[in-house]
Amino acid sequence: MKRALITGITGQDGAYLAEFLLKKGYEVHGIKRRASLFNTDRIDHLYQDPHEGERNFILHHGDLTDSSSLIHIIGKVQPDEIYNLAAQSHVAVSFEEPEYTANSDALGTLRVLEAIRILGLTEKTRFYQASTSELFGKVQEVPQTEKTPFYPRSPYAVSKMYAYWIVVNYREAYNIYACNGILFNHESPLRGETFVTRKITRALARIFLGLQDCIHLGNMDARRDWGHAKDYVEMQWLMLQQEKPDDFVIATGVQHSVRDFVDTAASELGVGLRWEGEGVDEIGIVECVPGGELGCKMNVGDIIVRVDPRYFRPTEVETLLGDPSKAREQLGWVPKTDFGELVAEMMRYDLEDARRDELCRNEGFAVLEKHE
Ligand code: NDP
Ligand code: GDR
Repeated sequence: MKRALITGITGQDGAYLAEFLLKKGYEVHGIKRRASLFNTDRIDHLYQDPHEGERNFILHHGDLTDSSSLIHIIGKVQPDEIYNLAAQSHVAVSFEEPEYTANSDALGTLRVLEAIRILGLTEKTRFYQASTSELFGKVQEVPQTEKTPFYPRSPYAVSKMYAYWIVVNYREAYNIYACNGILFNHESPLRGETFVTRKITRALARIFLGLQDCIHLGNMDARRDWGHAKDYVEMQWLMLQQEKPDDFVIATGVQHSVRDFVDTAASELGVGLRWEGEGVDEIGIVECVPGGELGCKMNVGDIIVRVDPRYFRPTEVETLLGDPSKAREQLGWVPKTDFGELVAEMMRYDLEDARRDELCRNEGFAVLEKHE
């Protein structure tokens, strides 16, 4: 039985990857951070009671900013594969916490690689690094490939650039089987609520049911290549099953704007929008609503999208579009879910979630708001 260790197992990709590897017959270990509230919602369905016999899903407390915990866990687990998914992954937050972001995302990667080296696991343990399309930042070439020059535009991206190169360096210096997956944005119903896609589907569902009035967004013109997280974790595994380690761009090759995302999500609800104004004055107005049986509380003429400059970034990545040809040719990988299916799945999930809140409210229970 192969043994995998996932850092960031409580995150979106960690949850999908853990499920994927368990289905493949792996013993899966994960590193989670200590938090004052439970932070295992995304993986609770995989939990196995340590008091009831053998387990193939085991969690360890650790942190990418703490070498001792990493050395201890990696030494104990002796993994065949490590997937380094843990990171302060929010680009906007990285401007507010640049030092912590560098510590966890840049040095954290170094710490895991050093643990492999110190423990004498360079020949045994294969290493996957969660690299990112944010490395391309101010893009130098369209579409972006493995050869496109980097131009990072945030403390997050600069930290991930260090991580990218330290992976390449440890591969060349110590012969570690280490790969960078340069992944473009990937989303799902498990996506963190403050990333733009999930923020949109959550808010539209709540506005639809009358639990919220309006959503405030930042740059409506930003363009991204959005895929499904479930498809992308399969590729993370595939990269570690090759004869030789290499770096790959993973993307759909199709691009949409934030505004397109809102329009597509609204149309899933049967709602049509009209856009007026520009820049900070842009608004999204309801132009048509579905028939009564869905319980839509929106009215024609309602302003449900506004722009709030609070969500602008000091330096923005305006446009990203990936070329996944190398992954297609060498890994035989193609994304299974297209943009429309992705948005539909997220919208359905968040509508169901909002209906639960609606039910609670109708029964007189308080519905607690979550804030960014
Ligand atoms: P999430 O933000 O959903 O998950 C991040 C995970 O890292 C969480 O489990 C989080 O724990 C954990 N974490 C954060 N800081 C630390 C730390 N100091 N020590 C240990 N664990 C930590 O990210 P995703 O799942 O979306 O992304 C996975 C990885 O892929 C990240 O590295 C991200 O930067 C990268 N990436 C993501 C893309 C995407 O579109 N999703 C695209 C390209 C790259 P907790 O739950 O406690 O917060
Ligand atoms: P990104 O994702 O920065 O690409 O990083 P995010 O969803 O945060 O932003 C995408 C684009 O949408 C614009 N935007 C907004 N973003 C947020 N979060 N909130 C808003 O209200 C809003 N309005 C407009 C942003 O300015 C941006 O242009 C994600 C993360 O998962 C990274 O960890 C990963 O490396 C990259 O994707 C690839």
